Amino acid sequence: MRDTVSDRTPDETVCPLCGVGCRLKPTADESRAQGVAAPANPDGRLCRNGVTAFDTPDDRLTTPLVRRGGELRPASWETAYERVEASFGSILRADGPDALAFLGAPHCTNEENYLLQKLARMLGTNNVDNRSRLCHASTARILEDRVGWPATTNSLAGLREADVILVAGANPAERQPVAFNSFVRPAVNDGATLVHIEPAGNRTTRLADIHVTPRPGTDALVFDCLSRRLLAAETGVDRSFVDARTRGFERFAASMADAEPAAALTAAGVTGETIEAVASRLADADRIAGLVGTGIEGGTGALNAPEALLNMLLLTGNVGRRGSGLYVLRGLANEQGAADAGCVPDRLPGHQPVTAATARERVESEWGVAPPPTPGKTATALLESFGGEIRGALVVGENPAISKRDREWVQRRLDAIDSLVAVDLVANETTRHADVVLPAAAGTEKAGTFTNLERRIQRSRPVQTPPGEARPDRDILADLGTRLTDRPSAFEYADAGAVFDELCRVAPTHAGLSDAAIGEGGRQWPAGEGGEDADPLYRERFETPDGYARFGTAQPFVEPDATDELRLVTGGRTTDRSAQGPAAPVLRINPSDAEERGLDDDVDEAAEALVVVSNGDVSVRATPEFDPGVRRGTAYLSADAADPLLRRGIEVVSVRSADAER
Ligand SMILES: Nc1nc2c(c(=O)[nH]1)N[C@H]1C(S)=C(S)[C@@H](COP(=O)(O)OP(=O)(O)OC[C@H]3O[C@@H](n4cnc5c(=O)[nH]c(N)nc54)[C@H](O)[C@@H]3O)O[C@H]1N2
Ligand SMILES: Nc1nc2c(c(=O)[nH]1)N[C@H]1C(S)=C(S)[C@@H](COP(=O)(O)OP(=O)(O)OC[C@H]3O[C@@H](n4cnc5c(=O)[nH]c(N)nc54)[C@H](O)[C@@H]3O)O[C@H]1N2
Ligand code: SF4
Ligand SMILES: [Mo]
Repeated sequence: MRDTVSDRTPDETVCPLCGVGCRLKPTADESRAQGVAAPANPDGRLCRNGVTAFDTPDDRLTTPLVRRGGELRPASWETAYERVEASFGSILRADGPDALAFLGAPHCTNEENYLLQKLARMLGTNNVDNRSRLCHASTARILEDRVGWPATTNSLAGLREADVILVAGANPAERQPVAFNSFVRPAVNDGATLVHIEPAGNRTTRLADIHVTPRPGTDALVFDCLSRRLLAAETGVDRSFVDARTRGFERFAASMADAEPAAALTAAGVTGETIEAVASRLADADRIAGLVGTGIEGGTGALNAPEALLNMLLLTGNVGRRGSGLYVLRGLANEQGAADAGCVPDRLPGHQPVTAATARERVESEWGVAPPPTPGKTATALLESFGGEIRGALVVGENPAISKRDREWVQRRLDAIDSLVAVDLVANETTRHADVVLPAAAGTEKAGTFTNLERRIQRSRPVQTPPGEARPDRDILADLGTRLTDRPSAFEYADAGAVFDELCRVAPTHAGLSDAAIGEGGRQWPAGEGGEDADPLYRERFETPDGYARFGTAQPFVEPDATDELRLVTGGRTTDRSAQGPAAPVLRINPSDAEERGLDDDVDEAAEALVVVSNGDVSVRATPEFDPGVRRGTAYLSADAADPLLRRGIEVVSVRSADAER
């Protein structure tokens, strides 16, 4: 059933472009989007991407495509569905459900993610994942292990009450701009201290009071140095919180005492004065909030930055109170919701382990079929198995063909499976390898809910009509469920609200919520007492088995890089909708490093690519930008420009003038 734009439907919806979750509606002449004041955008602001929210891509898919004679050709929905039934059916019969992979869908609604994992699991496999989950995987894991839920602990609004805001490995001024401008900037204007931990510097650094530039991958050591300094001076340590609410403190403190402070400073490449400057602000602060992005995932060796940061927040009593907490700066509109709804290979809806019998029973009572008890493969492992164990895949609103590491490799994997079914708005690198392509409705064209980076579930409405024969992913997934499983009634729903109500019955995180309860204003999960939102999380108890939060221990020592070459720092996606065409990649480098390489005096403004960046194997040309904010010994390239260099995982590069080659 197509979601129709009716006169009775209010035209207000949620921005589908990022994890902030601003509310918006069309302007009177319907040319742009205008903000509507809501919790994530209290001033009714939008960013420059948000105002284009209703400009869905020009090159939309308008009809299903089926590969015939090597070519993708337009087909009816019936023909396309029959093709999926035939190919997935024969894989199921010959190799069983674990030969199928289900990938998606952080751009899609909670209801759609719920249906995607339901389809996978009712067919008998836990091979369901979403790639964006990997962006914040170690932060999510440590939150789950130590305090309870893999999610931001506090509301965005709480940032206004923080005394110190620590941002690490992120650029919210550009990536979550409305949240940054609505909450972080005013807090700083009112006197809060902004500490930016970031080797290369970016737009967020401009507002920072203190800029810490650790060696890439060593943030964990910086957080440990801060904890050690607070412990040693006994200032800023919240003993009553530590005693009443946590476990493992003595072991943590002992491990800190054992570690060699000078060695940690050297390894992190940070001075004692910098640590002192930050620590004294932390010691004086009543409320400290940490905001983390993709840059602190995957530290050097065994270093775990989110763990070390959480230790520091627990030590200072900054979890479970307003104005404090750990914020996961999720990127895509429903990254949080995709995981909440169960598009995770070892978790059922509501982050329940697939290995827990009670959780499987809860699902079975709703579906009539129990999900399989053993975890499925992650998105990365699934791709590795394409053409081997995995013979068919359904990809909903993801583009795995574009990968940080090895694009050609992924494309070969996509070609290696018998049946690739892609559901998307447009033709992309992945749909080009597909056997069946199904055209989907965009976020502003369908009903459902999105969960923003502060766990706020908000209603999305069909404000526009999908082009041609495109359909909401929800309907496509329900149709596939009806055709592929032997319980068609399990995929019959009156509307999106009915799917959400089922999600709320299955997922303990959503207990007490419902389509009706979401209302117009949205609600955060978990539901608090008396219709209130539970904000912040963990006010009374942590969601751990015994209700206490857990400390980790000091981070292991790492040897600093012993090299004269530059360590590559990458970030900054270049998919900004307002970006003007492809520009030559810019290599940001410290002026001293440039001088040592003889780069600074031969800059020829007319030339396009002035330096060659090489890892000994692959070279790329770039325009240098001399920036004292970039840590010495590192060089910054945007993620896509760095891709070819990173393919083999080599992060150390040489930089030389391109003159030599002219
Ligand atoms: N080279 C490079 N690779 C990267 C990154 C990078 O910066 N550079 N960043 C990494 C990060 S942070 C992330 S999150 C991932 C993102 O990886 P992906 O999520 O795979 O990529 P996107 O391009 O964001 O979106 C994929 C597709 O979703 C479609 N889509 C959008 N809305 C809908 C919808 O409602 N329904 C359906 N069916 N489709 C929809 C779009 O048309 C698009 O083709 O990539 C990672 N990989
Ligand atoms: N306009 C726009 N907004 C977006 C997106 C978009 O494509 N366009 N994408 C969205 C998505 S999917 C995501 S995941 C988010 C990403 O948002 P962020 O996580 O903020 O991603 P980046 O902008 O790449 O910033 C990461 C920063 O980490 C730094 N970094 C690299 N290595 C290290 C390190 O070892 N330690 C520290 N401390 N820092 C390091 C890099 O220099 C970079 O400045 O943005 C979201 N918002
Ligand atoms: S900050 Fe994110 S949610 Fe808000 S308008 Fe911009 S893209 Fe949309
Ligand atoms: Mo992301």
